[in-house]
Amino acid sequence: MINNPAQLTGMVLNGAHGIYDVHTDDGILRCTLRGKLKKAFAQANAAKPVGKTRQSQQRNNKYDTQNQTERVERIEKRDSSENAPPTRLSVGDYVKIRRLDETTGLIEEILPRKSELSRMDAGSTAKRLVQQTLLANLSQVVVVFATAQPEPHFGLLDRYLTICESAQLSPVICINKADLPHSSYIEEEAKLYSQLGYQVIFTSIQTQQGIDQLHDLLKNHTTLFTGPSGVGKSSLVNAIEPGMAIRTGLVSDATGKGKHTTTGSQLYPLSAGGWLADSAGIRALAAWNITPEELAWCFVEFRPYLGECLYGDCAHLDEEGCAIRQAVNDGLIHERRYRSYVRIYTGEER
Ligand SMILES: Nc1nc2c(ncn2[C@@H]2O[C@H](COP(=O)(O)OP(=O)(O)OP(=O)(O)O)[C@@H](O)[C@H]2O)c(=O)[nH]1
Ligand SMILES: [Mg+2]
Ligand SMILES: [Zn+2]
Repeated sequence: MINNPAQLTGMVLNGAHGIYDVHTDDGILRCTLRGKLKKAFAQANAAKPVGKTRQSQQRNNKYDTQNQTERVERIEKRDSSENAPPTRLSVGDYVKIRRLDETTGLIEEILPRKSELSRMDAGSTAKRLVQQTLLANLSQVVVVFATAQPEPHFGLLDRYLTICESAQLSPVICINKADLPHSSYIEEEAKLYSQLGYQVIFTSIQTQQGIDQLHDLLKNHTTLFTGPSGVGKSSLVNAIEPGMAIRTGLVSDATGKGKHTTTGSQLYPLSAGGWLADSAGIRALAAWNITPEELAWCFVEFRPYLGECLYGDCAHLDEEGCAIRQAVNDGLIHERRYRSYVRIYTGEER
């Protein structure tokens, strides 16, 4: 018997076509959105003008008069200033629901997000930007690449890192398929990222290398596994929490039923405490909605030099007296990382 049919609070575990599984203290309920909420979402998401948001414009203007210490503050403040209720429901969202019966409920309200990781949706056009939130309320990101199959693309890794830094989420770099033969430049690149302060873990589901280490990192966090398709995100999630039976490419190979590529995000409870999200592989990644000033800040090794350039509005491309370029010439900033910055800045594909 249900004594109190009033509101429950829960977390969205997955969702597709308007149906969401929500985790509550009373179990998992299959929910739909209340009509009023659906309408409000539709209105909020109707044709948005293209360009920077008002908030990012303000940040932009403020930047001119700020020095480096204030800049850190500016980025840290961003989360709370943008803490409005979301206009789309995403996996990881906390919601208030009205229970309908033993197994179903109605989502009545979405609570403001503490954090989120978004990307521009593939359905976006020049007139209409569609933002897709990969996961809400996450505290950590594991960016997964493979030593081979597919060959890693470190310029793409820099894009993932940029997006994590801009969302103030600490990324862990996981290089999976360590068992496969691969060239030694991968270890060299891994060393570069370690020197930048990122934790880099080599893993293999074949030899179990690094799995325990990865497992320990996840305790009491809400972690998103992201990275290109086929690198082994779902396989790693399965290796960490056996019994979750997440469909992977391997299963499909064995049954011959075609590729079981993950679609959308899905949250799983960890027996050691915390939550883990598997997400679909991302082919191309644009670091969007990041102002040029923010972009330079997202490259952690640029930070000591920011504010040192001759011109306050230096984009660090070919300006005179640029401290970043000087640091590249002096070998203090790695050239390949600098090239990644330029590519993202100029909007080049990869
Ligand atoms: N040799 C080797 N193969 C692996 C390893 N991890 C995963 N694989 C294989 O790589 C393929 C892809 O694995 P998935 O886990 O489906 O990859 P994914 O990143 O989830 O891919 P998407 O869902 O498409 O984004 C499967 O055939 C796995 O068996 C590993 O450590 N070593
Ligand atoms: Mg997958
Ligand atoms: Zn500069």
